Amino acid sequence: MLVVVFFQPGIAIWRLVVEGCDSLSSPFFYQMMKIQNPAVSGNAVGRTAMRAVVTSVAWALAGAAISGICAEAPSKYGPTVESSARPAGAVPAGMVWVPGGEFSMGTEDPTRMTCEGHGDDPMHDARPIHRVVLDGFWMDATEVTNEQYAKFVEATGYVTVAERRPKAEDFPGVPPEALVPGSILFTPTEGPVPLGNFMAWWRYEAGASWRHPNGVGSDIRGKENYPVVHVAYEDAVAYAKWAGKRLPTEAEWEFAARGGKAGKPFVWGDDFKPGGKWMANIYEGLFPVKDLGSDGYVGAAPVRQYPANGYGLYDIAGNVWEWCADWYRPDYYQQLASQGPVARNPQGPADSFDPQEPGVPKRVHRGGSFLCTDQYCTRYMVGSRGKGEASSASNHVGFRCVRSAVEK
Ligand SMILES: [Ca+2]
Ligand SMILES: [Cu+2]
Repeated sequence: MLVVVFFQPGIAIWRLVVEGCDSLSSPFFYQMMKIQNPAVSGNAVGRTAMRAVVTSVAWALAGAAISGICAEAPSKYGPTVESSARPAGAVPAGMVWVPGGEFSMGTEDPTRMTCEGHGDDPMHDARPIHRVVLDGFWMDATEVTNEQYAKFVEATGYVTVAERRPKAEDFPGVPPEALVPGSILFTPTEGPVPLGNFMAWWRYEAGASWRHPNGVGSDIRGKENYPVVHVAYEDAVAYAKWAGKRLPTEAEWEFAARGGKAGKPFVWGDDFKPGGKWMANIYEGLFPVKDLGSDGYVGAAPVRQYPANGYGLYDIAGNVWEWCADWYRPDYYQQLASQGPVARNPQGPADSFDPQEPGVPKRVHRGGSFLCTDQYCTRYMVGSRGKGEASSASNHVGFRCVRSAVEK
């Protein structure tokens, strides 16, 4: 929620907007716990996790008026120029080659990008569109699955963040009985709710973890082929290291997701549903009340249920969010653009800053999830960005890994 307040003389109507998908952070966890457990002191975390964002209704009206015209603005995207270099040796199991090359990264305002418009978030953090050049790399064709993650845990005895008891020193003032292992779970509301308060549909669930995606009483039997969820950033990094891989940089992720196409709103092209066909697992129906599952799945889907993109990557849009290596800053693209015409293998900013939650360091999430919908958050769109506090996990965030062609 970038706090942007537009003052418009004479207009006194305000509305609540959450910018994009809910950014779930650790203080948020405890805010949740505070709400669920009134014994938790109001200042337990020393900062509020929930900030209402107000933007003037005039802003939305202006956006609607412009998107209504459906005029094609001159594109700021240049062509994607793929490198022809290919690595020697065998293809690593389950991975595809993503050629390096030069491309335009970022997104135009999606509310104006197509005739329909997509959502009401102009996604300021994904501009300016800027040129990036990358070395080629291998990337997992699918999100890391429960079966794959289980092999890692069996081999190493690794315990994920959600399975560990939160430490009292990290959360001063939180009563010991509230410091229970768990994770954040999406829960449909009983009826329509204002979309300004995402606490209405997220809750902290004691015992929820990758082994118990919907809390104690649920498990992953029969879900071997589903993406692993409830993994924090360090849980993803630990897996990647064990597998001899790493997390993608945000630039690598976007180059890969675009699949060789330049400047398209979706990883598969221009049309949201080409030929009436669903191309990704997102949310249909009335958010957050009832997911109709018109795309075939309510909640996460097993991997490989939708067509792969141009590089053979499945579910690179929708299904679950994917951790990237980069710190998140909304002004990072401006930083890069000010440093020169082409950024070479950008590794993300040196630190993180999110004006919505200053002091909460966040890593980048990309790709959107099964909860993305044009009623609320259209981050299944390829150039859009997400973010999350590094120790926070939830049931719609997972990851996939990459491997450099030549280890440096
Ligand atoms: Ca779905
Ligand atoms: Cu979303």
